[in-house]
Formats: sequence, C-alpha cells, structure tokens
Amino acid sequence: MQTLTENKEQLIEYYRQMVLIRLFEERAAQLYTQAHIGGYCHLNVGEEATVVGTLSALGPEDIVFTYYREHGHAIALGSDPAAVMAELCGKQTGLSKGRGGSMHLFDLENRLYGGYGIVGGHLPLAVGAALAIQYRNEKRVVMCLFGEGATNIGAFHEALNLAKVYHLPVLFVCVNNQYAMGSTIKEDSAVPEVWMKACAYDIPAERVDGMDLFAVREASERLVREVRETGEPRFLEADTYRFRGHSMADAGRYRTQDEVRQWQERDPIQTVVRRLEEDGILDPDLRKRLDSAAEEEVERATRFALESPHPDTGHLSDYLYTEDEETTIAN
Ligand SMILES: Cc1ncc(C[n+]2csc(CCOP(=O)(O)OP(=O)(O)O)c2C)c(N)n1
Repeated sequence: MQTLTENKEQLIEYYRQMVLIRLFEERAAQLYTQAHIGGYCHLNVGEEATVVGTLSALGPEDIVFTYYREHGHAIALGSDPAAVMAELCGKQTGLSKGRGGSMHLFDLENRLYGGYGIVGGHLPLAVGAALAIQYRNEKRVVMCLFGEGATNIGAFHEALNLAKVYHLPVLFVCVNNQYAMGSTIKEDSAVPEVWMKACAYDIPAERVDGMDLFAVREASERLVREVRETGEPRFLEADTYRFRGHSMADAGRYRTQDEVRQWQERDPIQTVVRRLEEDGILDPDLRKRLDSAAEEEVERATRFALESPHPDTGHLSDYLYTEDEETTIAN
C-alpha cells in the first residue's frame, strides 16, 4: 500500500472536498428535476478522485482548462459553491454572471479558464495558453482535462502534436469514465487504450486507477513536477466511472445495473474513508462533523442560488466583447 506523504490537514481537506462535491452534485440533480436548472447538466458523481487528485497537485500559479463536467473542478479550485450553484440556475450572481450555465463555469481568480461544451474544443486553447506561458518564460503549468470521447476529435490530435512540437508545459488529463454519451471507447475508438494515443505524438503517458485518490494524486503531482521542470507535455489517463447518467437526461439503457453496482463498490469516497480510518486520521466523530459542514455548505449554496435574481434582460449583450486589454493570461 502506498505511503501517504501529505500531512493530516491536507488528507482531511481532500476528504472534505470530495464529500462537498458529491453532495453538491446530488443537490444539483434535485434542482434540475425541480426545473431550477435548465439546459444541460453533467454531474461527476463517482469521479471525485479524478477531480481532487489532479487539481490538488497544481501550484498556485498553474491554470486549468476543463470540459462541461466541471462543477467539482470549480469547487476544488476554490470557487464559492454558492456562485457555482447560482450559475447552474442561470442567476446574475453566478460564476459566469448567469450567462454560461452548467457547462461554462469560468473563474479567473481561482485559475479556472473554463468550462467548455464542445467536446475537445478547449484543448487547442490550453495549448495556446501554454505557448503564452513559454513565451513569457514563466514556470507555470497548464492542466487540461477532458473525457475519453474527446480523444477521437481532431482538435485532440492537433493539440497534442503542437504541444510536443513547441515543447509546451501542458499536462493533458483524460478522465476515462468508460462511456461517451452512450457508447464505449471500444465502439468509438480504433485505439481503446487511451494513454497510448499520446505515444503517437511522442508524449510520455501513463494510466492510473481513477477511483483511487492517492494514486491519482501521486501521479498528478509527479507529472506536474515533470512538466514544470522540463517545460514539456505529459499525458495522464485516469480510469473512473460516472455513477449517474451522461447528463440529467439519460435513460442509461447502454449499461446494466449490475455493472453500475460493481463500480459503486469501489466508491472513491469510501476508499478514502477506509484508508484514513486505518491510518488513524479520520474517526466517525470527525467524519460526522465534516459531512454536516459540507451539507450546510450545499444548503447555503442552494439558498443563495434560489434567492438570487436572474440577469436583467436589458443587459443581454453585456460581456460579449471585453474592453479590458489586460484581461489576459497575465492574471
Ligand atoms: C464536437 C462535439 N460533438 C458532440 C457533442 C455532443 N456530446 C456532448 S458530451 C459527448 C460525449 C463525450 O464523452 P467524453 O469525452 O468521454 O466525456 P464524458 O461526457 O464521458 O465525461 C458528446 C458526444 C459535443 N458537445 N461536441
């Protein structure tokens, strides 16, 4: 078993974040069925180890591009869950001022450069940001997360190629949750071993158990360090499973309940609990307190979202173009 190198506070913080994200997503599902959230809504229940394990490996200057299953990413990076929930509900107080919704969270202050709805569309943007970082001689790392379905998109291949040719500091992270909308990687991809695709661009790649927070965290930390030290790209595949549907509208006919149950037996939160209890870091009392605090946090976020106003229709065209020439990666 892997020795845990983090201090007690850090380990408890990982648990806190994973529980907060799980409860947040479950509440978002309720709000969706109650029609408080419109449009698309993709939850990452079951994938929390891939969120906290990867993002906790970044330094304070590093930046993140991610896809539409990103509520947890925003929360783990430090966005206020209330602003995230308000964005899901399309409210003015939301992270993207109610203009983006579930798939388009953006939080410059917390280094979240989006939230993108077009599968694979953000990979070239991440590479562009890395080019700016290299041009300025900075030591920052770009982490770019996407699903395995995105690895069949043209932009994925262009992005990996340019990252290698230009020697850019990007860690590509493929969160392989076994299904795109309703098809498996074996049905979609000539090369179902996702990490191998990076070899076509001579980018060192590896695969990790995405249900194991500590394994994801160890691999991410090591690869982030390598990217920072070498200025070269790396690729990580984290194998995981989404316990819920692709989006809130998904009858799930492409998989069996048995399969879902089997993966649920490896629930990443329960695995962390077991490990931290064995190591004497978490006890039932502390766990209860952490869980209650997370529940309260989600309730606060929900109240804030529901009580916040919708954007004023008189300002529909605001924010389409920036007037601030300094709104660049420098921030
Ligand atoms: C270019 C493009 N094609 C199709 C879609 C519709 N679509 C949305 S999510 C999705 C599945 C993507 O699966 P994956 O990348 O594995 O991520 P996951 O949703 O499984 O986390 C598809 C096909 C889209 N948003 N963009």
